[in-house]
Amino acid sequence: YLSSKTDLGITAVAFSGGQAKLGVDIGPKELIKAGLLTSLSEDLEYTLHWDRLVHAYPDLLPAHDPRVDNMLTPLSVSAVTKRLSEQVYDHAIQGRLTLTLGGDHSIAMGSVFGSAKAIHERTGKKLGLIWVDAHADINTPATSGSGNIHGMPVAFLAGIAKHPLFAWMQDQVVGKRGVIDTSRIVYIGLRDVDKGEKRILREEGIRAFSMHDVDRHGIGKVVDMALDYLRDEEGDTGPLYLSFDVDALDPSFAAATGTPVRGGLTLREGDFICECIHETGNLVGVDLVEVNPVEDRSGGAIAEETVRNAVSLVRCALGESLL
Ligand code: Z70
Ligand code: MN
Ligand code: MN
Ligand code: MN
Repeated sequence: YLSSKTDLGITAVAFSGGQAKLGVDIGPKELIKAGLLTSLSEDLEYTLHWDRLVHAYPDLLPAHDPRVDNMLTPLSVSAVTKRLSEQVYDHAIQGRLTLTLGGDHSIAMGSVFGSAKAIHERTGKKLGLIWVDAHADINTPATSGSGNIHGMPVAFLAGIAKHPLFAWMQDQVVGKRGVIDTSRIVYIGLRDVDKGEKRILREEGIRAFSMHDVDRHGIGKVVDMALDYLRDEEGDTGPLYLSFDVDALDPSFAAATGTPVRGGLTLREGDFICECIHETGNLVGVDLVEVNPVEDRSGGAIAEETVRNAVSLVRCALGESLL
């Protein structure tokens, strides 16, 4: 096995510096309060390895963090993702399956790098990255209209964007050019992709299944195609990392997020993706990001629904639906 079926290394990250809205930092606390970790240990019988902290990394956040090369709060993002990468690495190098709770999606630079490095050292294999999101998060600092780094993590992980602030990961190339080879990345759920990002996806030949593809083929076929794309000649997907942005779900299931986009996945479609990835037996790490309980003008019901659905996604990725 590529990672343990029973030992789960958890890192909870209260970080919002990859985007401008407050509240996404309290996502992990709400997921845990809703019983996510209890259910993983009691229902799914994982042995949890968790320091019982929701990390805000106050010692890492500079008082002054001005825009650099169009990136907003880059020193905070760099420092937090670097530290997170070490935490995830420490779990993964011991063979644990890892779960990282965000926080905004910039944190995937840390979680995916930490996992990729450990898996490569332990098994010699390269991660396949399944990015489930309304957005492609593949802007470079030059193509980004917002400057928000949560719109850039895939570009940095793939080595499409380079910056000295992320040299800590980019100097340790695992793939051909970056941490993850572009041929080992697959998207599901896209529907709000910037012009510059579309050009990058095209030029790099990155496999992406948009909501259009989900409508055309149905989720079953799309997941089959996505996993088949990652398979080698023997039919092996290799180690899989699932980075799930809750905004991939339709706002009717997950409105409490910074950038809800209409026309998304149903909860069942999201759960199904997670179940199929679990079924491969090759899952080594999961992110669940962008739950923002403050993005709720209803007095709490919407945030509660988003949190509950996010809990469902993680439970499905970790084997809830196995009979
Ligand atoms: C846009 C950008 C984004 C999430 C918004 C949006 C990126 N492409 N990601 N909300 N979760 O700013 O780069
Ligand atoms: Mn995202
Ligand atoms: Mn998104
Ligand atoms: Mn957007």
